[in-house]
This record gives sequence, structure tokens and C-alpha cells, in this order.
Amino acid sequence: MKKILVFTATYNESGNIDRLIKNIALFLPSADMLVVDDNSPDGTGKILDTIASSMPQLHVLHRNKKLGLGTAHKLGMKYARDNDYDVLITMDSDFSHNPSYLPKIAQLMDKNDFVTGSRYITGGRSDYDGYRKFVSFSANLLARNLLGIPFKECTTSFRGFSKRLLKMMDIDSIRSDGYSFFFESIFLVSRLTDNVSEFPIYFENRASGTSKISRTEIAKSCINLMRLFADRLTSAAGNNSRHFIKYALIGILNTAVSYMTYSLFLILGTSYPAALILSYIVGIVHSYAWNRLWNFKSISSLIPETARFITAYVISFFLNLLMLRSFIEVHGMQPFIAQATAIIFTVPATFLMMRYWVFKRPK
Ligand SMILES: Nc1nc2c(ncn2[C@@H]2O[C@H](COP(=O)(O)OP(=O)(O)OP(=O)(O)O)[C@@H](O)[C@H]2O)c(=O)[nH]1
Ligand SMILES: [Mg+2]
Repeated sequence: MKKILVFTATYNESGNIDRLIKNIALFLPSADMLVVDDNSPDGTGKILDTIASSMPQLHVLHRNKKLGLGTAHKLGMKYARDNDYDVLITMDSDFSHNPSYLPKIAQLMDKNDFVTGSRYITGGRSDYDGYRKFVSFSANLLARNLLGIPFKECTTSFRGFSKRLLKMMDIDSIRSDGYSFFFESIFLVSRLTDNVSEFPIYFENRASGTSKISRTEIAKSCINLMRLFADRLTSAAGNNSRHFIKYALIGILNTAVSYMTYSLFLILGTSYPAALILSYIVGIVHSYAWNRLWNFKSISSLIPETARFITAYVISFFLNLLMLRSFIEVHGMQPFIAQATAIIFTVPATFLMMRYWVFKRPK
């Protein structure tokens, strides 16, 4: 049987915590639980200690002051990883995340590295309205689009993580200590695995107590979102320049290989046009193989990818021809200068087609 840990963080949840622990035990009787409490002034920590004294599967960690939801979740993730749990399920402790979904998450974790409850897919909904609905909706929209996260829901903590994923994640690399932890962590997850799933949830208003999310926290989350977006742009630029250098090197090698093939065919007595066509074909195959295997380390199926590659090549050939003609005939350039100028445009354009359309890279 799988070893499951259910994690939640508490700050002033005395009206919810007892019922929550009982519900978790009801819906997932074999699971262990971990609660991180930040010295809640309302005595949540003491309630937890009392329950834990007669419930060996409940573990409580006390921190001496409110240190933020993100750092509490990081502790939970490390605890699950270091104690060799097969699955970690995280949730809020105020009944916005209904414990009746727990068996469903446990079942989804049979096939996934990561799952998240979602208010924003078909079947999902939320009790939020007015300002809170607006904040939640905009946060998800921005996080999803600025960070390229392939989930409709990026900000809720009702999630499942596999042991494999927790081992792959550099948990300390997540810098957010507050609510932005949720989109920062899902951003990291989306770069590590495709084996993910979203399931619809009804996100209810908290059962008792008050919200802990402040305006300062929202402002900090916006700053963190911009920081992650900037990281994304710079790392994409870094990756792109690496791919571009390799692409250019392959291009130079390709010119040499095509020229040698062309000469070889001529030596073997092939006619000029046939030697030209054959060397062109050898060039295409050669360039495709290097780009697929060395540059982009692609994982796409061979046939559609080859079709895309040839299409990109043909587009680039005609683009080059069009520019050459217009530079020579309209602008009166010398043929050599015209070709050199055309290359300045066609090489980057072809590279972008290869990078974002032809080749699909593994995570
Ligand atoms: N340990 C710890 N738990 C926290 C902290 N901040 C929030 N929590 C807990 O994190 C969960 C989410 O916080 P909420 O206040 O419910 O945030 P929210 O769901 O955005 O707001 P509401 O919808 O109003 O409940 C709850 O279980 C809180 O008790 C913190 O600094 N430390
Ligand atoms: Mg809540």
C-alpha cells in the first residue's frame, strides 16, 4: 500500500482544525498527517498537540512565529521527501478544500507526478465573489500567461506530489515565502514533468475564522510574479543563444558537407543538376539529424517532424529567393552583397521556426 502524507499549515484555525483532522482520517484512514502551526495566538497549536497525543499518525511541527505559508509548505515537502512518503497531498485547513476529495487525489496519484484541484476547469467553481474573485482570477490569468504554466489553476494548495517529483524538485530554489509560493512551485513543477493532471473542485468559503491574506501579501506576490517572469525571459534568451550558436555551427558544417558531396558526385561523373539536387538532399538530411539529436534533442515523432522540417526549409528557401530578387532588382544591390544581406534575415527566421515549431524538446 502507498505511504501517503497529508499536509496542512495553520494560523488561527482553532474553529476548524479538530474537525479537519477527523475528516482527513475518515477519508484517508491509512494516511499520516503533518501540520505546521506558527504559534497561532488562538491556541490552534495546543489543540493539535492534544489530538496528536491520541493519534499516532498525526505529526505537529511548531514554529515560534508567523513565518509564512510558503515556508510552511516547503517544510511539508521536505518532510515527505526525507521520510520516504510515496505521495504528499497538501491542502488548506479552513475547509475551502473539502476533505471528501482526498480519495480522488490519492487515486489520481497512481498515474501522475502532480495533480491540482482546479476552480477554473469545467466542473470547477468557487464561492469567491467581487474583489476576491477578481484578485484570484487575475492572479491565475497573469501567472499562467507570464510564466507559461500549462494549468488553469496555479494558485491553490490542494495538490498531490509523487515521491519521484519531490526528489527532482530543488525545494530550496523556491524563493517565495508567502502566497506566491503556489505559482512559483507549479512553475517549477511544469518544467520538470508532463505527467500532470487537474481535477475540478468546488472551492468553498472558509468554514470558520478569518482570511490571512493581506494587501501587503498581494503586493509581494505581484513583485514575485515579475521576478519569475524576468527569470523566464533571461533563461529563454540564454537557451536561445546556445541553440542559435549550435544552429549556426551546423549550418557551416552543412555548407562544407554539401560542397564535398557535390564535388564527389561530379568526380563520379554525375551531371551538374543531379549532383546539385543530390548534395542538397544530403545537406537537408545531415542538418536535420544534427539539429534533432544534438541541438534540440527532440522527442517528437519522426514523420511529422520531418514534414515540418522540410516545410521550414522550403519556406526559408523561398524567403531567401524573394529577398535576393528584390535586393538585386529593386534596390540594385551587387549579387554577393544581396545574398549576404538576405542571410541576415533568413537565418534567424529559419532558426525561430526550428526552435518553436519544428522541434519539440523534452523537459
Ligand atoms: N503555518 C502557517 N499557516 C498559514 C500562514 N498563513 C496562512 N496560513 C494557513 O494557510 C491556509 C490558507 O490561508 P487562508 O487565510 O485561508 O488564505 P485564503 O484561502 O487565500 O483566504 P480565505 O479564502 O479567506 O480563507 C490556511 O490553512 C491558513 O491557516 C502562515 O503564515 N503560517
Ligand atoms: Mg482559505
